[in-house]
Amino acid sequence: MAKVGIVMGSISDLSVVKPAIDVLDKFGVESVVRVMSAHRTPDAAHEFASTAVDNGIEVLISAAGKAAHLGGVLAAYTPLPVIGLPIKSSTMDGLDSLLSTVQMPSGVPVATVAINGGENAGLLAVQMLGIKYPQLRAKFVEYKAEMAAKVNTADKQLQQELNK
Ligand code: RP5
Repeated sequence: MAKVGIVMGSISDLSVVKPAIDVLDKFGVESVVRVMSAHRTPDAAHEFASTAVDNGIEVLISAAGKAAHLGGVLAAYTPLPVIGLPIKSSTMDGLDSLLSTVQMPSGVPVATVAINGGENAGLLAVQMLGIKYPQLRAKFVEYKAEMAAKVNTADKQLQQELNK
């Protein structure tokens, strides 16, 4: 079955990464979750990215704060798609994390979600895997229908309250 590699630059990033882990669990996608830093443990990050394909990983999620550039480093060493998750960990409200993740020079993309967008990082990984695994794509269709049903219910309740 599908496997996603999640790398965070510091254990302090875990609370933002947790929703991504939870989404993958919910969809039945296995994840390998590691702490590795582009600047504190660059050799480990290099090794992990270079061997990801051989280890059965199909999509990577890279979570990092400040100007750490972890997503770009992982993407440099693997042909797998890398989803960047910028962490709001600095005095700049995460703008530095966002730019150091999203603003990759041509040739090495990092598909970046919102600052602290852990849930969307997980969902995007599921969507990518859905290209290969029809059962995941079907689950994602169900998920969207449930989300729409919740909005419709909220709208109906609102109309009832306003028209009392
Ligand atoms: C980045 O530096 C990490 O991803 C983290 O968001 C940030 C701060 O790390 P700590 O100083 O909390 O370990 O590399």
